[in-house]
Amino acid sequence: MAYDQSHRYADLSLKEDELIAAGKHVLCAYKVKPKEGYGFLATAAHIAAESSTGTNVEVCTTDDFTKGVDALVYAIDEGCFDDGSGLIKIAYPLELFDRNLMDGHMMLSQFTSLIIGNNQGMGDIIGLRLLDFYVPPKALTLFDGPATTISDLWRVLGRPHVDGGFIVGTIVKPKLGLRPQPFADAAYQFWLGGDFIKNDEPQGNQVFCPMREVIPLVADAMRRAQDETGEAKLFSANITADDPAEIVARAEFILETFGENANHVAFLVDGFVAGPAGIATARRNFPHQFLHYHRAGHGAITSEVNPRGYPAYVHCKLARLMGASGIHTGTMGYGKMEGAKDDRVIAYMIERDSADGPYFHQEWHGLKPTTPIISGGMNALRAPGFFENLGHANVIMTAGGGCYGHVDGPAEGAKSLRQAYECWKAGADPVEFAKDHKAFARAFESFPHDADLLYPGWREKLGVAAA
Ligand code: CAP
Ligand code: MG
Repeated sequence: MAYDQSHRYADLSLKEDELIAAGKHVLCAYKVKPKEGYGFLATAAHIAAESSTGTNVEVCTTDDFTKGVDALVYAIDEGCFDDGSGLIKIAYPLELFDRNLMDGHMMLSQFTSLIIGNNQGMGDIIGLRLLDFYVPPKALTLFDGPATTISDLWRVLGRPHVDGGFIVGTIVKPKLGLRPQPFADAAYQFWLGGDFIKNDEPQGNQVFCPMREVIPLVADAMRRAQDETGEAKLFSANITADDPAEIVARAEFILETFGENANHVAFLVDGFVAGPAGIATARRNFPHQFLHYHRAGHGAITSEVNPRGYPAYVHCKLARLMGASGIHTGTMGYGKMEGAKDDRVIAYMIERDSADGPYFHQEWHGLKPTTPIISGGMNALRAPGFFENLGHANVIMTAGGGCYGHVDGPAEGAKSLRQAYECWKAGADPVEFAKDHKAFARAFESFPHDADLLYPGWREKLGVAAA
């Protein structure tokens, strides 16, 4: 039996609305399942202790000041989840959070190591998952937040900077295995129909496709596609690396190479693997570029089957604090990755100034928004339902297979996505709309499995013979 610290690390008389009004705490809601034989309140108090001023025993060096910055469990609801887990809420005094030496700003590294750090490995828990957190206004003034937003991309595209609409994107596929010229050709082909290309997350500086060779070719492809179409094009270049100096070196090389189109370049950093240090390196060194937060690997932590960690919602909310201009939010059940319709809340939390999370309402007080990037198994047939569920289309959608898998090639794949957007905007029936929108119609033939599932009877209506 563990030492019960609830006399010190729990105060169930504290009221959440008063804590929020005072603005001196970060609030966290966790789903908790103690191991057999461990009391719920005692485990909750142990979590607060391990995440603030304590450990599993009392230490003789604790003084009165220390006790003033204890994290406190202020609400518990034992056994409220179907699997027997309960909910706890903990208030963390702002003093617990680290400040930069350089500028007094707060940092995400220590913020995370406190609220989702050692507590994740405690021996008295089976499950401990951070479901939501609330950040008081004072702390919002201390996180970097995004430097650029989707408005900056809309401006480059020559669209209104408010409500500028759907950005049609792709990922150069295949994921790996293209040499520089075929890679640049694939980019050029897509840009003839679409707006935005990102590197796939494992594409960087492979020996068969060195950056110093491929990036000049991609920059040239962008120039040619812009000349050909008369439209601006965007490229999100992967600069993820272990060493901040390498991140900066890649970014500088890319900007220099794109030259007059440098403001058409976004930087992609896998913030899950490179962490806050990777994101901050890009955010602080290149504040004029759109910062594209990829999150490959996040499923290891965020998957809904995981009793520990945190859901994608928390990951995305953290990314806004960190300064991501856009982050992958998942496809809300419309693509190939885990997700559900309700994941709308993820998008709303990062793009709005005021939003309801599952446990806390968050006012962002003007902190710039982070754009939802919709990706993973998307194509033109899946897009209308996605927009309908989200309620708007002010997002970047990247469809790799959905464009390079289109029977008429990536430019038509891109057009099919744009037509899917127009179809949804017009409130039209997709099969009817396909009758006079060829790229969209050919998406039915490109992805017949999806077509059968989503639009049964499409073959007869579009006059397409069975395969
Ligand atoms: C999508 C993708 C993206 C995932 C990431 C891939 O390709 O390039 O990395 O979308 O997932 O490698 O799978 P397709 P998420 O368009 O061909 O599926 O957006 O959920 O983080
Ligand atoms: Mg990818």
